[in-house]
Amino acid sequence: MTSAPASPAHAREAYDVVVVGAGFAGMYMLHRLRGLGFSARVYEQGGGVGGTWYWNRYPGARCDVESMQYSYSFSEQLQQEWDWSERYAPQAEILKYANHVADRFDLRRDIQFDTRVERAVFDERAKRWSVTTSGGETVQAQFVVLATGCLSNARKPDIKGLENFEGPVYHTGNWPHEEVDFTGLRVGLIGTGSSGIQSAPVIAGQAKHLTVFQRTANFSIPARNAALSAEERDAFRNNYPEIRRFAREVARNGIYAEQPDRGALDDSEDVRRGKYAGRWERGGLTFMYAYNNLGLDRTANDTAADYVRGKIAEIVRDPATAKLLQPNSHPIGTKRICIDTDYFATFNRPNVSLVDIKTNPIEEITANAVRVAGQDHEVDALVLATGFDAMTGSVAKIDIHGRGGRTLNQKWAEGPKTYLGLMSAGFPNLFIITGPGSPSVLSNMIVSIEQHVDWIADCLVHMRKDGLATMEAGGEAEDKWVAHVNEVAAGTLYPQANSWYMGANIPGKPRIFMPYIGGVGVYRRICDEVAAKGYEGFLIERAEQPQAAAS
Ligand code: N01
Repeated sequence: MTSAPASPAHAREAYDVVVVGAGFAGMYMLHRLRGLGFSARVYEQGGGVGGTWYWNRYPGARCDVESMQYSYSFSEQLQQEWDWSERYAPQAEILKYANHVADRFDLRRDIQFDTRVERAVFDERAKRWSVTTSGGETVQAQFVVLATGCLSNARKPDIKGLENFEGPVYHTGNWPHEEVDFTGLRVGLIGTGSSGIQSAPVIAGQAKHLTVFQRTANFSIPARNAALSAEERDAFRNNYPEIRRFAREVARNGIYAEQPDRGALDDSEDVRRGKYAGRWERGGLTFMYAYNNLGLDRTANDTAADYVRGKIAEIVRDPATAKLLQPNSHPIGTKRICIDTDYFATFNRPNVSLVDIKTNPIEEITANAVRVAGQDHEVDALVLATGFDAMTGSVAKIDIHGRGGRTLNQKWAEGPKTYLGLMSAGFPNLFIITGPGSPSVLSNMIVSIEQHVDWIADCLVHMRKDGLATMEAGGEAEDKWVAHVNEVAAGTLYPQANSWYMGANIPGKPRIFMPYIGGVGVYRRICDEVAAKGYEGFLIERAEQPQAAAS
């Protein structure tokens, strides 16, 4: 490992670390590596920084974690100087923030944009990765860090005839950079997850007619978004040390909020309804923190689900439409809960209609219509809000060869296997940020990203200090961790939903619960203990002989 004090502006042939992706994970990883004197090169397929926020530019796109918490904590100056304008930042503002961070920390000179990493091959003799990009360039690196994001591989559905549609087809996860104007058009929207639910009200406000094609009705809570006042921002800024500590060490999901101390069935029905009503009025993800057993006990969960179903019936004037919009197929919160602005009220507009494609799936898309139950719903443009090949999709697109030439896709054919979500056995010196087996998508992503980046940075410093050549997940430790991740998930209601957490949205993808549900604070302690015990469970290679890192 070299100890270059600073990386060169121009590309070279060998680096200490290649980082794949310049979203929030890749940017912070680069900043840490530079500060520690490692040479690093970041490859980013997009034309700019920001990752998921670079691609997801659909109408109404916002973060569902409050902006004062969905921000980096690593720089006190940064968190004090940046002014978020709204409770939930719109996509454009998050992207502006990402660009500000790139400029402020002078990151761009080590990022190569418009470049995909196509292939990474581990050379067991040289103990180096050989990384090949879409530009045909091949570089060597001791370490590769996959900062590829969990929701960055937009998925086009296999619907018969989609290619025959003659109007424009947009995917929310890969939205054009130029403005899309739906004025005067009949728009068909397929998909009612977070992206569909956020975009429907905005598209309805512009289009001549919006037809929403719904396969699974979803639970959604009002965002109650509003401008942030200087006082509100200061309330966070003045308490950031405690807010950030709580988010990292105490909260299950990396979000500072009051924690419930009782179960839903411990209260009378009146008290319970009052609590849900208060949460509904306050808006946001904290609706699910009304009680501490909503993710564990079906009867408790039903009380919250019934409350939301009741609100939908109150808001939506046509009883048949309201009934269709009421989710009944999964416990509330077991699919990512949605946060909306006027989603259900949108169905009261005369220019919006809802088509149930659960009972009667889409038969075919023709040149100008979506055919359901023999009826053609004519549309001029189509919006696919059909989600992502989540957590593993972007990793799977890279042809990664580890020990013995075995590919990561071969190894993960039955589902992703990692130790702590950080490394996979047989793939030395390859780290994954917020990978499967870590809290990742069940948490405030920036909290989890910072934790992983700091852990990896510490690990690389340890390896440099002790002159270690490789580190990789031990097979036994990995098997135990995978079993633990599954066991914890099985103790909750989550596996009861056909969600993207389970890989259920991708035909043929193995169904296993991918994120670690044990909580951000618990998980951090486990990772820290493993490191403190000399990277227990990892295999470390000094020269030629692998040996267990700690007994
Ligand atoms: O994707 P999704 P998303 N025919 O997978 C339907 C994050 N995010 O982009 O449920 C017809 O949730 C599918 O139906 P079903 C957030 O973590 C965050 O909305 O599979 N329909 C579903 O309704 C979120 O969870 C924010 O039956 C088809 C929809 O398409 C994650 O990204 C904003 C279909 C896909 O929903 C993904 O959200 C946006 C088909 N062939 C996203 N295939 C915020 O921060 C799929 N569907 C607020």
